[in-house]
Amino acid sequence: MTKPFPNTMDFSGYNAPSRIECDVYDLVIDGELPGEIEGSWYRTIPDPPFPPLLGHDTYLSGDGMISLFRFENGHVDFKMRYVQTERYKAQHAARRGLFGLYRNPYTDDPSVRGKGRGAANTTPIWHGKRLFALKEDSRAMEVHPDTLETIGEWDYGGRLKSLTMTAHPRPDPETGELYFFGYEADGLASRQVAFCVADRAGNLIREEWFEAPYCALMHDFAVTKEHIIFPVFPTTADLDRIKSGGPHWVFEPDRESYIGIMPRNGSVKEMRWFRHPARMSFHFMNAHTAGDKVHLDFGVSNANVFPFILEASGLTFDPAKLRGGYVRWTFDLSKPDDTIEETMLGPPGDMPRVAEKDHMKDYEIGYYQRFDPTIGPPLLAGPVGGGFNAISRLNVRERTIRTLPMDRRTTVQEHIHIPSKRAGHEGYLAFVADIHDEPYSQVWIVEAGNIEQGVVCKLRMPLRLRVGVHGNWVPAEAF
Ligand code: V55
Ligand code: FE
Repeated sequence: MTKPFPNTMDFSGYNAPSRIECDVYDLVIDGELPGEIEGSWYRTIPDPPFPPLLGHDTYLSGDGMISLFRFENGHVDFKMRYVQTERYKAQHAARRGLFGLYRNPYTDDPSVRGKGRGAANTTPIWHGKRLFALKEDSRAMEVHPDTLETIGEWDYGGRLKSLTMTAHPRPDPETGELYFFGYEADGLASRQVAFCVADRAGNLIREEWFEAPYCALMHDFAVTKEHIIFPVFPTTADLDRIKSGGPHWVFEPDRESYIGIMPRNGSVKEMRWFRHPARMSFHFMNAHTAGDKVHLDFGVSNANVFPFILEASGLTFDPAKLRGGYVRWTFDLSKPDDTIEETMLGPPGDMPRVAEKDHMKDYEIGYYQRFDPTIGPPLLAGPVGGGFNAISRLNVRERTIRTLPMDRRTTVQEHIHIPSKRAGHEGYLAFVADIHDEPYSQVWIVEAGNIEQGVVCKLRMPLRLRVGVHGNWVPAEAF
């Protein structure tokens, strides 16, 4: 008998597990859906089917659910399925949670010893005519792009050596290559990082390993036309701690951050490490190289904001001590030292997105999400606790922002960018809006270039969508 989930923030409100695999044919659309929007929007959602083995868990552990909004001829059809990982299948058969602490196999039920723990719950990505669901502690899971049926683990035809693959690979829009990496590449708490490239057709063409200064939670990285940038912020793992049943990650505020930069067409042996006091970030908006300078744009803070990581670190979340902002870090490769120059771009936030055509180059516009306390108190949504309530369009050249605020009862899930086929049109942003005093979610679509003008159309969902992590848009012509 399956009992109720714990009454904690990871399983309550819009974080309550959905567990619904479904098809909704022809969603109700309120307003005018722009006719040029044709394609597939995939989202991944951690969605635990059973209460946690240990009686508590983080939202980040939930089994991967993948959802599809298929936009075709002015209609939108919806589909949602679990990714059939080894983890999911074992728990489904047992009808209970079998996995213990986040990324700690030593805390699992003995029946799943040695089984894959990957939840495939973080990012869906389309590359080489295949759809993958990614989780950074494992290899990719391949999923059918129309039916969302699981095809199986993807190891690049047996060529990939790394046991892990980041959930934030970086596609080059011009070459069609996929740049990615895997950290803890040869096992738990390892310092080994694999740097990899797949060509346009999806063949693995490079895999080079290097050692990070320490084992860190390397959630994302960045690529320019000339350089690869690896961030090492001090959220760290320790094998003895894991083996004794402790937490995988702790945040160490007294340890330095390291940023490794290597030439894109060079070797990992040419990596140069730059240093900075302890910082944390999960996602990078974009990066580019201009002469001897490499610029990296992202939301930074002085602590890891995940409650389960702070707790494991013996730290308490103190909003008064939290410092952050949207910044540009500049690395001057002509100088011999290892210092980093920081300039402010905007107020703090996360969930950055640029138009894919602007990726890896000097660019003008990025979109990211913020929490604006003047709108209202935080509402429970997502892994950090409070959900974002505003989407901003940042002009990184002018350092100006324009914002679409939500109302005090609404939080936003991650937005995607949908390019327009019309010359001079900036495209659209689409996102799930969680309206906390209504039972069901809605999808809102806005004009990316005029976000402050508000919603162009709404898709009315006949169910509540648990807060997801990342999504991606695949235009119809890409299939
Ligand atoms: C993140 C998300 C994860 C994870 C590690 O957003 C970091 C950051 C959904 O899973 O495992
Ligand atoms: Fe992420």
